Amino acid sequence: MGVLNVTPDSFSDGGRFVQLDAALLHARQMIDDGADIIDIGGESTRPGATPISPETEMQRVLPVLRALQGARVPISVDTSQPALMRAALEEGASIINDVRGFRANQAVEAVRDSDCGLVVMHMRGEPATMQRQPVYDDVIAEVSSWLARRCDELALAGIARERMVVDPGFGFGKNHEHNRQLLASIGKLLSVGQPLLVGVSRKSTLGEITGKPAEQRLSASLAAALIAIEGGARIVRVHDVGATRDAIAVWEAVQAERRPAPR
Ligand code: 9MG
Repeated sequence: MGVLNVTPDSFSDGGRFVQLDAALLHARQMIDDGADIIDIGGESTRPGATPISPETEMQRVLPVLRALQGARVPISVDTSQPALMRAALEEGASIINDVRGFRANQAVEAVRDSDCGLVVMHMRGEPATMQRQPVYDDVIAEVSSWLARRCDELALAGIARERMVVDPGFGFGKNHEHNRQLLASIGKLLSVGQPLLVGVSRKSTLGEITGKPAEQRLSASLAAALIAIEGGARIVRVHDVGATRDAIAVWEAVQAERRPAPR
């Protein structure tokens, strides 16, 4: 999943893709580089970000989505706003990626009667405050049981489980130690019973490990993506699609050699 931020303040490529043409160019490049999904987001959810109005978010996302109609890959829209969810589905989005796990009033109703995929992410708190000393007794068990419960609630509300992908939400109400613990035991989240999506690309936890700023975290992001895939993640949400594709190709080629030869 290639990240297409259309926010002026996104943490790693802030301001570069606010122009429609630049956004489209970037999306097409990610598709050529091998992205299977493009995820368009108009609200920055980086730690400390202030919320924006639903209107601003729509004005940022919808023109890009419209211009990408007919793209050869499914388009995901990263939003927690029910009005944008509805509008995006009308404009042909195939997936809604909600970092708040469809908890907003009317979010479930906005997606229920379509056949879109849902990315159900764990976040403790809100972006503006979520990094103020998050505490867990056991981050893996707590994130995993929250995701399982949320999927049960969505299923009870009438959403087929085949539509749901779960995501532990790296950096969303988790400190660096929590993020390392989650990545180390990522496979345990498969117990939720839904496909797993992981987004660690360029995140501050990688900066904490390497001492590098966001724009120099490519190698760290590739390492983290491969750890996630080795642990069972089916989708990785990344900024650097071509490099991630190459890394995955090497991993897959080696995996094929690990499988027992047919008799
Ligand atoms: C929008 N966004 C930023 N980080 C993310 C992550 O880790 N997962 C998902 N699903 N969305 C994210």
